[in-house]
Amino acid sequence: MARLVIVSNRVPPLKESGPMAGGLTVSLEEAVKRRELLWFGWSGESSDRREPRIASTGNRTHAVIDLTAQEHKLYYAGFCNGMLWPLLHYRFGLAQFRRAEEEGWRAVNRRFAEQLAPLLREDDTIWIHDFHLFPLAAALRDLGVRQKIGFFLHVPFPPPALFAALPRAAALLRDLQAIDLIGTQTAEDAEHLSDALRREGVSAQVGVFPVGINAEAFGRAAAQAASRKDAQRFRESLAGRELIFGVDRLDYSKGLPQRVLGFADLLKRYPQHRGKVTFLQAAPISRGEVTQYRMLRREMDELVGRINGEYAEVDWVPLRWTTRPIQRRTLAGFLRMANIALVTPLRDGMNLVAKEFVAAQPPEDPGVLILSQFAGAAREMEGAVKVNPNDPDEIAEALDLAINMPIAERRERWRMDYDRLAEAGASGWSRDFLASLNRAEFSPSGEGAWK
Ligand code: ADQ
Repeated sequence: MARLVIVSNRVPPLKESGPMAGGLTVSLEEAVKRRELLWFGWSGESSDRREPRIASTGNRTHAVIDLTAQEHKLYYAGFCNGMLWPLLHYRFGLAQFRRAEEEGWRAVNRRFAEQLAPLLREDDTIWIHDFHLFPLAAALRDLGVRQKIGFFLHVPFPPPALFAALPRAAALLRDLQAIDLIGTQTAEDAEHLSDALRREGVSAQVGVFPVGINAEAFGRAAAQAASRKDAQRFRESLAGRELIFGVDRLDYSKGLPQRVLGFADLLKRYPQHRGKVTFLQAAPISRGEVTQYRMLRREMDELVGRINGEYAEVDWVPLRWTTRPIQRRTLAGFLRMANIALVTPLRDGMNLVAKEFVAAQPPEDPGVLILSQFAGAAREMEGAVKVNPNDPDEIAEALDLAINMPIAERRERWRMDYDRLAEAGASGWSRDFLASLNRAEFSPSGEGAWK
């Protein structure tokens, strides 16, 4: 099988170690375990060094480049996280456009292309990931790269009228013409993107490929983790109370303030649950250099303090809040122990935590997933209790429903979702995408189609 070249903003360490938070890495690690692979991207470090650092183990090579402090500021903190991320999550009000940042973003994409091109082999298949690298395929084509290029968008794509508010949106869309196949998480994202492309007269092939997880392996890991010391200590600290659990990167797309307000509404409107439930929300700090993220942290610290101040008893703290990273293994154990998972993003491409929670549950006594109707995962998880995450009252009602749900109904809902997850598996996503890319008829890399 020909080599696969993955390009993503960040590249994980060659040997996985320590805590890791981020859906893109998690999904790709599962997907590409067995193939000969070159993984190219940013090291996560800032320096003036130009040349890539290359390291290999087995059939796998990672090549990473550092960004200069200025590149990092314009490309990553500026255009990617200050403009594209909020826009793609329908939050135009939080977005800030600066032309210098857009230009810096394009320059970094060109640099990626220049440093990747010499590493390519003729029969490579190139798979680019996520919005950071929208213009990369076009930059590669400009350098004469003719290999098949696929692109997967991990995050949502908003309605075209909203996307059009982005200055120079047309140039961005035209660059996508260099791609042989574009994948999205949901049919809605594919529709929005196809519409936007059509309005610009760009023809590109767009398909739907929902990211999955390895449900059986995750379930096994969770069962093991739940019997470890740290999980036992945690269980003892709950003193028999029901556990409500949320775990997300500390990101405004995840709906965290609305979620804790929903929990507060539960305590207010259904006082019978006071003292009987504990809500643990873990949200490791992410993108701390971006103002909106620092503001969110302050808002959450204050909200949590206020809610606990209002409802805590001397021997019961209703809301436990941590911004420290959690080991993936520990996280799996906690997901298994949780009676209820609160997964309420305002918008999310897929949301793997929702799938991991279902995979982690004990079949004989499964917990209840409360899931935002605006997570990509909501299309697949029919057994979940769906909520509009903008309405704390609705979250409170869903929590009350979940706490009171009879075991037969819990089992029935869980079984439906688990079977579907297990059937799709983790590698189905990449296998289907790569097979479609292989077949992709429209090939702009073919004669005369690109420049
Ligand atoms: P994310 O926005 O990072 O991913 P998500 O899909 O939930 O969101 O993935 C997060 C991953 O990191 C999960 O595997 C989770 O277990 C892990 N994680 C979360 N919090 C953690 C913590 N505190 N400590 C350790 N690990 C933690 C992006 C898109 C999503 C899309 C994925 C994959 O935003 O919509 O589902 O990519 O395509």
